[in-house]
Amino acid sequence: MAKTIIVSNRLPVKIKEENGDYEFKPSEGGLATGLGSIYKQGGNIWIGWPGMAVANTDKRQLITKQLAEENMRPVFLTPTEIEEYYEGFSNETLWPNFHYFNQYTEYDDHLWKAYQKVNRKFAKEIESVVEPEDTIWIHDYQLLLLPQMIRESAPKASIGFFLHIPFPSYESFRLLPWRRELLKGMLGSDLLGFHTYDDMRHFLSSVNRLAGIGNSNGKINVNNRLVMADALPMGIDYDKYAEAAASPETLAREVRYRTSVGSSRLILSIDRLDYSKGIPQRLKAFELFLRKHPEYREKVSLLMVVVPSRDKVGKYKELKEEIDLLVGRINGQYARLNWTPVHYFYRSFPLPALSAFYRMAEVALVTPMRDGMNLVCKEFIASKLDKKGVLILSEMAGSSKELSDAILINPNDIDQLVSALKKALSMPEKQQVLHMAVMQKSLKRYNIHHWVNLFMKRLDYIKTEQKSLETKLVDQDILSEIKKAYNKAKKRLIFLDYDGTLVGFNSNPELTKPDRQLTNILTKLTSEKKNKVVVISGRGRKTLENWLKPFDLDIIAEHGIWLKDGKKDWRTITQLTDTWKEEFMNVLEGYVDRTPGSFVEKKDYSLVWHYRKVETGLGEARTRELTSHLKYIANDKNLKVLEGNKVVEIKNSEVDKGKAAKDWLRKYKSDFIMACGDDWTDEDTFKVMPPESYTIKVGSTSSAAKYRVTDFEEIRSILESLT
Ligand code: GDG
Repeated sequence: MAKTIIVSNRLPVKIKEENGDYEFKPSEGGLATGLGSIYKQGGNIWIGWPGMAVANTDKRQLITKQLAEENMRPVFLTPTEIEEYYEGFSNETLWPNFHYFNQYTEYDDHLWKAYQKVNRKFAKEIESVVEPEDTIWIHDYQLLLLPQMIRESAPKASIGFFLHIPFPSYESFRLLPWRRELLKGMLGSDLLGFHTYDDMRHFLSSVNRLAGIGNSNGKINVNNRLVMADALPMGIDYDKYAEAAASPETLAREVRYRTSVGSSRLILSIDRLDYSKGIPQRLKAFELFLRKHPEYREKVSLLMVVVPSRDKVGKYKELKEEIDLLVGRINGQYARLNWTPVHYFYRSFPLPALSAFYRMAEVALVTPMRDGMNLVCKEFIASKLDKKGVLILSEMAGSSKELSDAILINPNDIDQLVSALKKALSMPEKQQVLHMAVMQKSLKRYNIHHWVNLFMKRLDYIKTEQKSLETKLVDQDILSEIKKAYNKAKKRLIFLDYDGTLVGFNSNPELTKPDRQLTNILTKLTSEKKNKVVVISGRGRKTLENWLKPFDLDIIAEHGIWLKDGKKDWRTITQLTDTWKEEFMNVLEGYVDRTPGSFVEKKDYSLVWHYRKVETGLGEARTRELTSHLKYIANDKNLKVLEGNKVVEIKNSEVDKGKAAKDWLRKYKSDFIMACGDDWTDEDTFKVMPPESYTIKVGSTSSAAKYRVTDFEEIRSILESLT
């Protein structure tokens, strides 16, 4: 039976060594709880680094054996690997770049090599247990290369990836010398999950610009495999925090802590030590608040928990010193014997203590400079059983997209932070309850279990979608089935795309008029009384009319803008405007000037930029730039910008080949329907064909068509064999 493998840098346990024996403590993280429902079941497994360096082989064996009993499998890392892959490339290169702290980014090829090596090590471990149909869910930025590595050894597996930190804008991501390899690694997945729509949008933009692959609603075609990017914001284990807030241990602690701090009103701040969390900025804002609002002195304290993290990385050491200094300065200036402005703890606490802090605080001050999601603010909300309390939240945290009932601030705006504190501390209780209720309702519903289920469902969905797009190669059996159906039919409707389907491509599109063989085929096909043949093309109507005059057939030209029934005059189905053409023509001419070999084809209601004759590489590079330029100016104009085979086309968005083909399907009720095409514009045709139709795609494997052939010559021979 297929199993599920979870992979993350760290295993969800803390290991303690005591007198040569090991003790495993499950970690309390939300991810561990949420995924517990998966990895603890049956043959499922979680693979990751156990969190400590173990050199001794016997010890490794012992740990491996003990972990296996809990469905876990360790990847052992050497101290050098930890230093170079984890502290180095992951935390000194990717982390700052993805959080827009590029002044801290290390560009060191040696670290990159270590990152590749350790990702390979993870891949090996997975290869030793993976079976072809397994589901693999990989977590976070330490393992960006892993999806593609696994794809190579298990091409059929379902591979999901979730990024817990932001995906940066292209402008930041492009700075990394290894950006293409990193993207390629990620694109080995079937599903890529991000916390927010912005992260997903940034990722898709990098894929477009660096790999040259566009997307349709987050779906990307990677070498004929459909890959989906989606925004799936992570939730918390809501009940766990709500229950902890009601537990006797929490309540007992609250009483104790309250006795110690006295009647002081509390503002809470909890983070891992990290420059992305904006801790110094927060302290400075609190300092300014005390200066500007002396009436709050001796009445309000900041309870600040900083959890030690990555303390071997230089930047984190400096940050720690800065925080120590600031706390000292504030307390030194404002403290009284009976009042401490900042209660500062550089350590971590057990859950009941954390829960007591959440209960006691009137205000949670969550002000990261950047945060993928931020779970602390969600936990604060879940812990507020009486719904009293105010959340001040940074716009730069992913969670701000869901928690619009918080007081949202820009962490760079210190005055705004000071006013937010004032507002929060003077908010009437009734209003607090109102906001809290809305946020609680949403967090309860979109909890961690919901998130896990949703991710798995989306992964299933994209795998099913991929299967439905798998197109069968036309072989002798299929061919004879088509022939049989053709011969039996009383009325036949045949849609044929032109370029790439009936003829090959030529660098001069004028040179592909029907040759002798094609003329023979079309003559035979169209002289059959039972046949209605429709040529359905993106080409301009004049050329098509010229070339196809000798045959008794119908024509759909310019992707469905112009329609012609036999010898009748051209007609058009929609009221279209072409007033936009002049503006776009100017832009396109600019690109033609800069790109030798390219030219613009003018059609009645569309413009096409051709680059088949342009130097390889340059054409592709210009296409990236041109497409994004055109999309920008097409934005509010009801126009579509589409990339095709060495072309970029701008056309009205109301027309496509599918809409036009429907017209013929309505008019000609037939018992044999066939459609042949080669590019994305033909997908619209395939999609509207009734299920019993014979749809044939020339070229790539991923298509809405049922069958495929490798080139136009095969289409010709199929048509020949029918007649
Ligand atoms: C990354 C992304 C994203 C904190 N102090 C103690 C303690 N904690 C727990 C909190 C919370 C967790 O640590 C921190 O989670 P965050 O989400 O706030 O931040 P990161 O660690 O940076 O996590 C982040 C997250 O991944 C999930 O995708 O939201 O954006 O950076 O759960 O409660 N727990 C205990 N004692 C403490 O003293 N027991």
